[in-house]
Formats: sequence, structure tokens, C-alpha cells
Amino acid sequence: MNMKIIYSNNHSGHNPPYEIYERRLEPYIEKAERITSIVKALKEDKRMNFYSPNRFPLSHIYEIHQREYVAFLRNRSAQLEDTQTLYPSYFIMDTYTPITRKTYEAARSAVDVVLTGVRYIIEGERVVYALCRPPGHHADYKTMGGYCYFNNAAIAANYLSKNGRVAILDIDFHHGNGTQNAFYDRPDVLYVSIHADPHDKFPYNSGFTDEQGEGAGLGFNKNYPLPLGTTNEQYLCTLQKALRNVQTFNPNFLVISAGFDTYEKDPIGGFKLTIPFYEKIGMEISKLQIPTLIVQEGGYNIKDLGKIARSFLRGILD
Ligand code: OKP
Ligand code: ZN
Repeated sequence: MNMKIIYSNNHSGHNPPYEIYERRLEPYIEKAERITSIVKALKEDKRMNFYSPNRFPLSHIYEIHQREYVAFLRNRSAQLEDTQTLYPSYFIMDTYTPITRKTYEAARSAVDVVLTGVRYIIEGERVVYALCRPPGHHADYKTMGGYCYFNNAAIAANYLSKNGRVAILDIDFHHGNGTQNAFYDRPDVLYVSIHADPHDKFPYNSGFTDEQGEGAGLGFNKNYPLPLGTTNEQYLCTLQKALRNVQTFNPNFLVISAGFDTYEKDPIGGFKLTIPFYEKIGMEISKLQIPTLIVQEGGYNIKDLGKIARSFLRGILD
């Protein structure tokens, strides 16, 4: 079986030199080379077919993000010189998410990548991989944060929800606060996330088990925080619970927020998952037999990212 991969090089213009961590400037972790590493590894596999994104109207973004926020990102990007980096004081949740001249265009392009994936899924494709960068799951209604500007997965899930019930499974190492918030009061989009205990790791203030949704959305938000040092075996046990939640919800579409920072050698992670284990994760997901859009989120070990993605997709395809 073949897989469609949606990819554009527009992300590479977004390349901030530094993030601010504990009052120091540190090299930016969310580097363009992450995606290069994945593309290179996947091009070695004949079953992977690459497609360029189409441009989609801003209306899709406006259903998830405030218009003023979108305008701020666009205007401030445009006003910067090539070498300038802006650390805004509002519309932002942390010091890891600066704006450069090409940031808006890169973030907009990542949305085009994911929406192009949605189109293929609606047309009947069984699985599509949207190779988004920058990532999206921390981006909230009117805040950028955690290397995220527009919430690619939420925008995709919202579009898919016009055609049926949608489950989002977020397997990035960090809790997807933006995605959780986008659907917190909606019963037609389930959000399930497995992530590091927020007592220890970003985003610190969300991702706890008692966040279960509100109003009509009560019961349609599920968080599975796990301790630092989590192994393959422990992770699998939780993944099976999460997948049972998805199955019970009986969705027409599945969106995977796929972060590979759960890897044992990730520079900012803290779990102990191994490369071959990602194939197992892929297999467990594909057993559900739901049309699936895979959306790239985090994962920062540039050397091994390609191998992790290949292992994961092998599990999805076989
Ligand atoms: C984004 B995604 C390291 C600090 C890192 C921000 C983490 C954002 C993760 N100097 N804190 O979920 O992979
Ligand atoms: Zn992450």
C-alpha cells in the first residue's frame, strides 16, 4: 500500500536563531532540519508519495483562531527585517515562540499542508501524512506558544467535523493545550492525549486527568499524563486505553497529533521509547481501521527523526 505525504519547503523560512530559556538565549530547538531529516528518510521508501499543498482560505483558520491574533502575526512578520527576531509581549504564552519575517508564511503554509491532507481523506484516502512545520498543538485561540503559531491539527479536525465525527489522538510528549481548548465544549470532536505529567514538563498548567470537557463536551476530553522515565511497556498499556476511548467514540475520522519527542534520546523529552517501538504504535493505531490524518508535531532529535518516522509509518502501513 502507498501513502500520500503532504509537504512544502515554505517552512524553512521560519528559522529563529534563539529561544529564551531561564533568562538565557539558547539555540532554537525547533529547527528546519527536523523536517529535512524526515523527508530524506521517507524518500528512501518507494511507497511514500510526496504531494505539494494547495492554498486554502483564511476562513479555516478563523474558525479556530481570533482574527486579531492572525492579523497580528501576519503584520508583525511583514514588518521585520530578515535578521530580526521579535519576542512579543502579548498574544504569546512563553518565550519559545518568537516571530521572524517568514514566520507567518511558514505557519500559514503548515495549515495549507494539513488542509490538503484533509481533502485527500474526505476524498477517501485511508491514511495521509501532513508533514507540518511549525507544529501546532499548543497554539490557542489567541496565543502562540511552545513553538506553535496556528493549530494545524485543530484546524484539520474542525474541517473534518463538517463531514462526520472526529477523534484526535495526541501522542506528542507534551500536552496539546490549544487543541484541548478548541474542542473543550464540543461533543462531536473527541480529544485524547498521552503526555508527560504537566507538573514536570511544558505546558505545566494543563493536561491533568480532571480536565474532562465542559457543557455538551463533558466526557469528550481525556488526558493521560505519564511520569518521566516511561518505558515502551508502560506506554503501550496507556496507548491501549486511549485507543479504546477512540473506538468507543466510534469516529468517522482520526487525527493523530504525532510528536516524536517521546523518544529516549530526544533532547527535551523524558520518556524512554525506542525506535522499533514506534512501529508498534503505528500498528495499534492502524488496527482501528479509521481514515487517519497524521499531523506532524514535535520531535527534536534531528539525527534519528527520520528513522522514527519511518518506523511509525511502517507500522501504520503493514
Ligand atoms: C512543543 B511540542 C527547552 C524548553 C522547551 C517548550 C516545549 C515546546 C514543545 N529549552 N519548552 O509539543 O513538541
Ligand atoms: Zn512536544
